[in-house]
Amino acid sequence: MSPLEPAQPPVPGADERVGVAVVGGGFMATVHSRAARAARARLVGLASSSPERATDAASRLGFDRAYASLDELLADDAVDVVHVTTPNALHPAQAEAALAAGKHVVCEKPLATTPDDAARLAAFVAPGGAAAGRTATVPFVYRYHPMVREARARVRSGEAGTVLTWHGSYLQDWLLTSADDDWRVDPDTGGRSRAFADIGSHLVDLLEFVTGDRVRRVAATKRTFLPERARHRAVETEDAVAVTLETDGGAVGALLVSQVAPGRKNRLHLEIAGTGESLAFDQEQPETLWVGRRAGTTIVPRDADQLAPDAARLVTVPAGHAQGYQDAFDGFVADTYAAVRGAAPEGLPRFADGLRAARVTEAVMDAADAGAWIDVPGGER
Ligand code: SOE
Repeated sequence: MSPLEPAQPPVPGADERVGVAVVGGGFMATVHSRAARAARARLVGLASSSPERATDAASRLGFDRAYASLDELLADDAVDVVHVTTPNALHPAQAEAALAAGKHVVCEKPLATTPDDAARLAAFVAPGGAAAGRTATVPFVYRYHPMVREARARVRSGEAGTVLTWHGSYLQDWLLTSADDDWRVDPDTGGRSRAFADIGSHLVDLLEFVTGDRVRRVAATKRTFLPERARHRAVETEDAVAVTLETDGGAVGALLVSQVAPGRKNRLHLEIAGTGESLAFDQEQPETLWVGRRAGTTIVPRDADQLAPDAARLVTVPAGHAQGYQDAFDGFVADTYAAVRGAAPEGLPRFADGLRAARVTEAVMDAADAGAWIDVPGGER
C-alpha cells in the first residue's frame, strides 16, 4: 500500500458535477450507480475484477468508460469520489489507495473485516490524519428512511423519555439452503463474521443512531446450520446469531440476526421502549412509524407536514407514494456529495461509524466463541 501524502481534497465547484467512479460490478455497484445518477453526478468510469467485467458493467450501468485496473481509475483526474463495492476483504486496501490518490471515498460495509484495519482507515480521515478533510462514508443507509429520523427526533426531543429496552431482528432467507452460496460465506473474502457483519451491523448502527446510546457489552450465541454449501465445503461463518446486550445509558436489549429465515427477504425490525413511548420501525414497511403509549398507539405516516425537520428533509415523494430502499440509498449518496462540497449533513455515516460497527461485530463474535460477556471498546464517535 502506498503511504498517504497530505493532499487538498478535490472540491467540485458549485456548478460542476461530482465525478464518480465505482469499483466492483455486482448488485451493490448497481445500487450505488443509480444513487450517483439521482444525485446528478457524472458517472466517469468503473473498474471490476477483470477488464471484461468492467466493460460489461460500465456499459450496463451507463458509465462513460471502463478501466482496466484500479490504478488506472485512481490516476483519472476526472474522478472526485470512488465508491468501493467489492468483496469485504478488499475494502481496506482499495479505500486506502483511493484516499492516497486524493479521492473522497464511499466504502461498502463492513469497512474492514478486522477492527485494526477499520481503525487505520478511520484514523486517516480523522482530524490530524493524512487524509483529514476528505469525505469518507459507509452506507448505513437505513438511517435515510424518514421514519428512522422521526424516531431519532422523538428520542432527542425527550418525547420518548429515557430508553429502557431495545429489541430487534434482521432476517433474510437468501442463504436458506445448501445450494445458496456467495463470497460472503468464505472468511477469506467475507471476513470472520458473515450474518452479523453483513446485516447485524445495520441493526446496531440504527439502534445506536436512533437512541444516541451505545452498546457497552454483549453476550451472544451463533450457529452455522449449513456446514456445506455449493462452492464452500467447510463453512465456518454464522448463518444466525442471537445477542443480549447492555448499553452505556443503562438500557438492556436482545437482537436476532439470521440469513436462513424463510419468507423474510430483508426484514429489519427495531423497537425501543422509553419511559414516555415505544417506537417501532420495520424496513419492509418503511412508510410508517409505530408509536406506543400507555394511553394508546398511533401509526405515524410518512407525511412531511407531520414530521420533524430532519425526517421531513428526506421525504422525496408525496405521502401515499411508496418510498423505499433505493430512496434511502439516494439520500445517503446525496448527503455524501453535499459533504464533498463542504456541507456537514446531519447523521451522515462516516468511517468512524464503520469502525464502530467493526468493533461491535468483533465483540459479538468473541462473546459467542467465549460464551462470556465481552465489552465493546468505545470512544471513536
Ligand atoms: C445482503 O445481505 C444485503 O445486500 C446487505 O449486504 C446490505 O447491506 C443490505 O442492505 C441488504 O442485504
